[in-house]
Amino acid sequence: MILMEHIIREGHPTLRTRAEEVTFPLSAEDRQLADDMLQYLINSQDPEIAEKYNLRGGIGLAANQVNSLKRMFALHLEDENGELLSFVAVNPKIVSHSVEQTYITSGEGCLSVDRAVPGYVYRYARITVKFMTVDGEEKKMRLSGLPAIAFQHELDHLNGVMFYDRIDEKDPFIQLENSIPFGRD
Ligand code: NB4
Ligand code: NI
Repeated sequence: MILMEHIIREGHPTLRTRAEEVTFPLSAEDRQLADDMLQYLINSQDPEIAEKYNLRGGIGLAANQVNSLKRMFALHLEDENGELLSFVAVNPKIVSHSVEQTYITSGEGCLSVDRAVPGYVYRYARITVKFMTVDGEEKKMRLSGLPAIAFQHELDHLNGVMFYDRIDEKDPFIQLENSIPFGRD
């Protein structure tokens, strides 16, 4: 099972390296990694397991974070309608996106960043994405809200981008026009 000790932290070069496309059919090793990444998120959202193994809560996890340069990430979260979104995206792509942007009003964090970095992380408000499932099926989805934000945060990891790269250095809480806030603050 993936524990916090398996999650690499900022400064590790793999976080700044572009991950490579995964070939199909997945090797047993790649399949195991995909399963382990999703299981981490499920475990981290279970209070007892998270407490027992000292896991930081997560709704997304990218392969770079467990020192693997494979283009895959796991998401496990509820969307605004309370629908569970739980899958591993392989070779994910954003095929189109809104002009409008969004940002989490309380900012973003990252399991690979052991410090708070305040500021708004602007992302596309709505995205149309394509990815392969671990079984080799192509999926196309339209995402908005937290699923859209999380998908972009994870895809950034596959391209060596960290969330704070997107925070305005001069004015971290800059209000960009044509953007809608996500969250209560
Ligand atoms: C990825 C997220 C940062 C912003 C927003 C949020 C949490 C992460 C990082 C967008 C994607 C991990 C991977 C949470 C969390 C809300 C839902 C359900 C019950 C607890 C869980 C907590 F844990 N970010 N952590 N950070 N990243 N919401 N939730 N809750 O997931 O580094 O690249 O269980
Ligand atoms: Ni992250």
